[in-house]
Amino acid sequence: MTRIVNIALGQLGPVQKNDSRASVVHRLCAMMREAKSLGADVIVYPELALTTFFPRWYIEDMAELHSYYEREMPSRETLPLFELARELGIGFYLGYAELAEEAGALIQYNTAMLVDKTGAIVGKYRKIHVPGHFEHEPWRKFQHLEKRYFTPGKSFDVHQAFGGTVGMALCNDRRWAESYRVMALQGAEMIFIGYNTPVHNAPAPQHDDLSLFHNQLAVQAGAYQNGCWVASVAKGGLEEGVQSIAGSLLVAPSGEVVARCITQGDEVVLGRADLDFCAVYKRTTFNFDLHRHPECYGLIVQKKGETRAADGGPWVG
Ligand code: ING
Repeated sequence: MTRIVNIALGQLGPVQKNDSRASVVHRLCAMMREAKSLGADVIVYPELALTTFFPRWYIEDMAELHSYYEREMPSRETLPLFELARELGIGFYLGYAELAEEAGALIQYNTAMLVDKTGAIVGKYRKIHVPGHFEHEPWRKFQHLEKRYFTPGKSFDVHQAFGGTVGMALCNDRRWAESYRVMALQGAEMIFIGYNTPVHNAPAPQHDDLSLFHNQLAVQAGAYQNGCWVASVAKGGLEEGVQSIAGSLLVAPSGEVVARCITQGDEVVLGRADLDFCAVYKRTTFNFDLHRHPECYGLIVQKKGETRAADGGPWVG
């Protein structure tokens, strides 16, 4: 029996500093209704979807910083999204900043959650590849303080949802081959990824005009090399003076882009994912059991950084 999942890309335009969570949830609900009208089973929203991308600022006041995090989920402001999901019978992936209490301490995560058609949380993922820097770096046009504001997560997991096996990742994770492979080794057929990606990458400004190309390249490679459908969804546009890429995509296990957003704002685009199309690749070209040689890959888990020439020092991040 063919397993079709209708996936809606729920791309957000900018969320400004003073935009209330209620106003953002209102936008998300409008997009959810549109996705349902298009026949979507699930809508994928961006990373840190509920607030502006606050790691662009060096925030010393802890109360101000924590105002960007969610202490509970659903919260009072996000409950309408869960209730609408249940009412309409549609699931969603949502990225948000999570303040979690662990052994009496408050831990700050960059988190995504998967919610099914009954409005129940199926799983959560905490971003592993946390980019950027920890200290204030005044040479930058704007900061990227994710290493200061988020503790890395510990595992890429998969969940049974929407008739298949779903993995989650966040933003910078999509640039690392390991992210997709670990989930594909667990049987992932769909991988949902939200992102906030500034056009300008301060450590490598010469790449700025390739930001959309790299965004697409990384996701196409991850999808093809793992026989997965990958939905990658932006919060884009001009947010607090910083231009972020849009370019939300649904990529097939073939690596082909089958759906994409074409604006810089709130936009819902539907893609039809035939999960049995994954098997065409997982059984042949990327039949892991038949073709992989883990005995030769030890360095991937033994070493963090590369071995450099004797005169080379550590790379500047
Ligand atoms: N943003 C960016 C991303 O990986 C970045 C950071 C941009 C890293 C460009 C390298 C190059 O898309 C987040 N939030 O990870």
